[in-house]
Amino acid sequence: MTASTDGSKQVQTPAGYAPLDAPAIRTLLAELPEVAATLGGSPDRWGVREVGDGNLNLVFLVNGSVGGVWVKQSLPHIRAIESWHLTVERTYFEQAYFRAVQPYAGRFIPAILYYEPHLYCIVMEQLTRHVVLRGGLIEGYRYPRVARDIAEFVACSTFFTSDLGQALEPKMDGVARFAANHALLRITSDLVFTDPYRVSSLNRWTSPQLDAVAAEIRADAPLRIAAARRGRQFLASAQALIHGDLHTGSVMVTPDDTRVIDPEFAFYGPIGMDLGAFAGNLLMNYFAQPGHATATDAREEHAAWVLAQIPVFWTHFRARFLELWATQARGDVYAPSMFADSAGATALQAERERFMGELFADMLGFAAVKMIRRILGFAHNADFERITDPDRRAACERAVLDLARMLLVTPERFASIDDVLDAARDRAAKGSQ
Ligand code: ADP
Ligand code: SR1
Ligand code: MG
Repeated sequence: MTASTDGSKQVQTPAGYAPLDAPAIRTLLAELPEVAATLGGSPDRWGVREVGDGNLNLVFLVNGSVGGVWVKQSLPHIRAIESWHLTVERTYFEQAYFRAVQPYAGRFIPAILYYEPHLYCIVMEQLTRHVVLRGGLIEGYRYPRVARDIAEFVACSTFFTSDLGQALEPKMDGVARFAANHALLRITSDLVFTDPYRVSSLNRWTSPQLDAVAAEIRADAPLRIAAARRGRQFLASAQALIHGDLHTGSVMVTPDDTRVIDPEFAFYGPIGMDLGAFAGNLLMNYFAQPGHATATDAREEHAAWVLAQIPVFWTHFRARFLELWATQARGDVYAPSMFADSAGATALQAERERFMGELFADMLGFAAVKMIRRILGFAHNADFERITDPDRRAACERAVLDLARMLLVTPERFASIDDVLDAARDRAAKGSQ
């Protein structure tokens, strides 16, 4: 076990850092004229409520007589587990990501109002009408825009920070800056790509129902190699600035608006990791639907709708990324001047198609490891955790593991998104028998 994920080392907090409470938040925000005006009224009347529902940080809703803001501060430990120590720099990387993608995908993120570098605290627009996508999908709500919006978000945020859309100088500055996000890279490397495939005290699963399949996965050498390859790609492929944790809990929605939150795991990594996180979490929600069925709603239609969002997501991402490549190629690779003749144009078109094929395979590989870690690893999803009957939950989870194993070990079976949907339906049907 490594130092960071076992959290045994107390971390030294930087000078000037102290965890915020309601009086400290009022003092901080009162000194920010624009924020104070957004809130309205006297600071001592501002309501401050800590509402964190995530794993890592303190988060506060602050409301005045006119409006509200939302405040996030990192703690020197994991919020949910005080003995798991963690450096506080993660909010620095979160605000740096938001600022970096704002010019390209600004309509899909909350407005960042202020960052306090000593307190490691971000003040941002409060999303009052939005709910977390995962919760909405579990409850059976549909969001007609979300798959397209997240596709647009990933296409724009990654294209313009990649060597296709950005000159090498700012790109390398970005690589260097986000490479320092060590603590959260360590968490992902251990919790996503390593622990589920070995014995670790941090792992848990629905037991005893999944004991045998967890052991099978730990014993499956080709599967372990496929997962480790994705881990290598995660650390070694600085393709673009990625969110790094783009699951359905990192998206807030209304029926007509979509916002991406919580990019504290951001760094320059493989584009397929953001694609796979979102697609894999839609797949998990699909497989969880029978677990949320009631006497009056079998959830079959809703499950079909959730599954249908995956081709919408991939198809739109693909088209948008290719469009950006054709019209906004300002990076240093595949310089248009190298391909101005007709043979060059034909070859470049074939190369673009090949690249999209690689991203498709990457999306499926990362989706698979993301699914396995949520069922056998440390951090689980509400999609399954809210299914109280363990037999019912395990049936849904087993179907996910079956699909994830196929995606990792026999990727050649998945040439198109329809192959993925067919396999998902097949696994879901077998799980319900
Ligand atoms: P953590 O990194 O600690 O998990 P998040 O950034 O995910 O924290 O935020 C925790 C929760 O706060 C989210 O799940 C969501 O419910 C809510 N939230 C996040 N951003 C906003 C916002 N801008 N406005 C209102 N609520 C928000
Ligand atoms: C200890 S943090 C566990 C998980 O929560 C975050 O959302 C990331 O996915 C991380 O792996
Ligand atoms: Mg977080």
